Amino acid sequence: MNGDALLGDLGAIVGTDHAFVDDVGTYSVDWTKRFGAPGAVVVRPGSVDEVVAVVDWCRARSVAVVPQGGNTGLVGGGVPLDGEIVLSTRRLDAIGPVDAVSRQMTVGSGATLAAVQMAAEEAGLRYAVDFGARGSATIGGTVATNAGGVNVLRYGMTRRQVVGLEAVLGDGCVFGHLSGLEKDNTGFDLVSLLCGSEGTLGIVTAARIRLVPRASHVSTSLVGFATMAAAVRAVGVIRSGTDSLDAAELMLDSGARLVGEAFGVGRPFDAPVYVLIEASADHDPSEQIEMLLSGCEGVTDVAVAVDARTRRDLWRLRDEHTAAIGTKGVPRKFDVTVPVGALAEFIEAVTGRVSMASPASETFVFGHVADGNMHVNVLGGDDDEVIEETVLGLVLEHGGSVSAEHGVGRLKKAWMPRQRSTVDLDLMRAIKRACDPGLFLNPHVLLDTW
Ligand code: FAD
Ligand code: LAC
Ligand code: ZN
Repeated sequence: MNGDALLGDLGAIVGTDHAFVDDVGTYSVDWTKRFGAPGAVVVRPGSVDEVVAVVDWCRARSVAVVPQGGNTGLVGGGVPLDGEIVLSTRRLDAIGPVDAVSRQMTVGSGATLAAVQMAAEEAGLRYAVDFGARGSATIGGTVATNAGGVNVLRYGMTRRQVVGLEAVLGDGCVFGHLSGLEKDNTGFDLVSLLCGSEGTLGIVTAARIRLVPRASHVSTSLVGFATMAAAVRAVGVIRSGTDSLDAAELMLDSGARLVGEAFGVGRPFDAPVYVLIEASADHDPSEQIEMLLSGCEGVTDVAVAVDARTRRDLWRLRDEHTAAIGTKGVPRKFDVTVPVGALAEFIEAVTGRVSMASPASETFVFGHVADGNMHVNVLGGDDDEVIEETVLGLVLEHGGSVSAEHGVGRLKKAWMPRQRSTVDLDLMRAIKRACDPGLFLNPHVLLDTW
């Protein structure tokens, strides 16, 4: 089918302003600039009926589709890899209202995480998913990737915040579960199944999300440690000593310096290892955190912030890591998890092994220490396969997972047979075929062969 006819048909469904060719790559190249290429056809439906019409049109012509939200994904899963059209949810951005009694809210899949957080705050509540890409990442994208972020240790991943979903499946049917029932044990939990399905089973159009109470006091501390082992141990002590802990984010001297060089973000002191600790409660939790830290070995410095501006400055040091690494080149990204007990050893080993395998490379590690989830970024060096085998092989040796929170996308799919059993993979294939018999919803992610 020629391009003009295709745009004409899709434009007739969604409006001519919302069916176009993306010549510059905003929609067709991924955030890391590793995947995709400019020139894809983009379609932006404005309602669930328009999503159904686009899906039906694609099914009838066997045209594959990639659902896309904010295009902040880091595994190459939201951009075309082989001629798919991009279905952008950006216009499906309705929010609320908040139901204060059930502490729930229905939001369009194209609403950004930041807009949803703000709506929850205005109602005196909080949406418990948060991470650095909040300004662009969408609710649909966070559902599709089962995103994690900085508050997982207290509230769990996105799946735990999702009460219900509406989605258009690959066969064009609308899956609708937005009633907000907290309890519904009538068979398989299909909402949960869609969480983390990376756009392969359905296009999420709306979500019913759970909100949590907003604490009156928040305290953020940057803590310096002499060693990695001391940092990991201290997080364990704080976690078991208080219910107020929201976040524990680990950074290394190399990453903190890079954020300083790239964006002029200062740090109150220097240390080999930093942990950014945030706690919130209905009283100021600073004293309790300080008391718990005083019993920990290897603490070199502590800077505490309770006012919003200073807290934001401390968070910038953490939030800008991904962007700062991006200023130095296109990194190889490894979002991995290992058991917390093996974390300190893993972090030390991974840096050493990568530099042995590829001496010209540079490794930056940071992440969500309480979850055992580290982001290993390798810049430079020349042998992609050797570096990948070194990092992910070490993860498997430690009993970990090659994808903690970003998903599999295009980037990790070769590792699925090493990570999941054939029973698991066959079940995934069967479920895919049940929801998307034509195999045209994001067919090039997750598995090599469906
Ligand atoms: P996209 O990138 O557009 O898409 C991601 C995947 O979801 C693709 O497979 C796509 O096909 C699918 N998808 C998108 N929308 C839909 C939909 N409506 N229906 C069905 N499928 C859909 N991730 C974390 O988990 N934790 C972090 O701490 C974190 N920090 C980040 C920090 C930075 C600076 C950046 C750039 C990224 C970070 N990410 C993090 C990764 C990314 O932001 C998340 O994966 C996020 O959930 C992606 O949302 P998105 O709307 O941008 O999705
Ligand atoms: C973060 C992303 C990379 O935690 O997951 O910053
Ligand atoms: Zn992360």
